[in-house]
Amino acid sequence: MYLSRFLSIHALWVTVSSVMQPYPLVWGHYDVCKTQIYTEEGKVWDYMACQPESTDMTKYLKVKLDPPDITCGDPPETFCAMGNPYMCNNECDASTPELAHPPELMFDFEGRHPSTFWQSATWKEYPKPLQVNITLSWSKTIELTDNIVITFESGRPDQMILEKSLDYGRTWQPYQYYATDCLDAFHMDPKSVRDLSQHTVLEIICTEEYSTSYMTNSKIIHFEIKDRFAFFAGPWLRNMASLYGQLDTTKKLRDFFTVTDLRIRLLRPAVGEIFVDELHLARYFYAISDIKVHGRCKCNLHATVCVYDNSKLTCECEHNTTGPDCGKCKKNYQGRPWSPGSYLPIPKGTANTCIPSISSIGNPPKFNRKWPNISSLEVSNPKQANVCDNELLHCQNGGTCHNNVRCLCPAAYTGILCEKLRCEEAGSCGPDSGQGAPPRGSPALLSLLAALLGTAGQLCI
Ligand SMILES: [Ca+2]
Repeated sequence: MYLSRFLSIHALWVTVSSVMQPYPLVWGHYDVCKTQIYTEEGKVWDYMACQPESTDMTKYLKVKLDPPDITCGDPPETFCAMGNPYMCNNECDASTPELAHPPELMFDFEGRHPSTFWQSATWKEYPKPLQVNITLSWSKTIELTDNIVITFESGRPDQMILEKSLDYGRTWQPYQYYATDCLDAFHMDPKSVRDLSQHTVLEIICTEEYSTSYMTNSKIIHFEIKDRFAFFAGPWLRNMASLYGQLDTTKKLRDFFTVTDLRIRLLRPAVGEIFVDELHLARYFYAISDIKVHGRCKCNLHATVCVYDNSKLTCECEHNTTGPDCGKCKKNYQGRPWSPGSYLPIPKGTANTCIPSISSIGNPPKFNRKWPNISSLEVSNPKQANVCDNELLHCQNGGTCHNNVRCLCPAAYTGILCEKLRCEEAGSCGPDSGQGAPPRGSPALLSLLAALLGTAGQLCI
């Protein structure tokens, strides 16, 4: 059950992405946080930058509508068919499942016909504006990895703003403006993402590309994430090193693709004519059948798994980090300031693990950012390395792992992982030495004894 909650539907994501857009799958790196390697010193951990897989984030959001009673059907009302303003006998009735259009129908599985959709009340109070805010909240920072795609069954709105929040809905910034006439609606010149460049990629634009007329065949509005990636990674996103490099060094760029909430502000429904037809106001409303948001939990490159439990997303932090976004070092692992992992160098990045605090290991460790230097500090000096892990029981012969940096060995054993007999090292093993055979007592007992006597004298490394 626990496993089923993991955000790992990679196969589905492959299918979706290969169908949805022409880009190659380019986000498959950084899927391991650490591996074991063998060195002269024995088995040690090799750490890498890591992140959860990109997935369908609509499964983990909460949706809120404002005004809260804007959904059609309470009381029941009739509306006109799409494309035929004189056939106004369609019914919306919230109390009848077949005729209801609740918000969750924006996020259910699409692919059947006819589509299922959320629908607002009609514009019967014209000329009072018909405006609706749809807020999508994750209660967690997420990083967007693909276009946001909204499918309208009502014609695309004449005016709409997509907004984002980075602080759980306390403050909002516009992401993109959409209008049939940008100048008239927002006093902005119309632009397309294609008009932007590496230097202007963060510019907030108004686009007329997705608001053309009531009778248009296209129902879809995009917020173009991948077109923006392409300014750095090339049109087919092949040069991801360049994008990763930019994301690493430019916080503003990283933050641009990071959100905790999205808000779709529907400001004016599809009209498509100069005048609103006041005799048939039931032809004006909003209806959305699908919203796609692909992304991943932001874990600062310190986790590959993001767990959804109790309606909450949380990174399963590695590299001795902790917090919902792995945004700080664990207690007793503050030997150097916390730092996010780095995408560079490609393909493994740099883990920037948190290391034990000075007080827990004696001498202050030196920080070596060089990568991938297997013989660097973390391996060559086992007193300061993360050499063991209690979960994986690496210490042998009853040894116990002490702060991930050393094994506490029973008196008769030595070696990084307590793998050697002490007498072998001294060349004194023999029938009379009393050390030729494994010591009496169970490993667990010896382990307990070693832990109880765990002073510097017993730290056998
Ligand atoms: Ca639907």
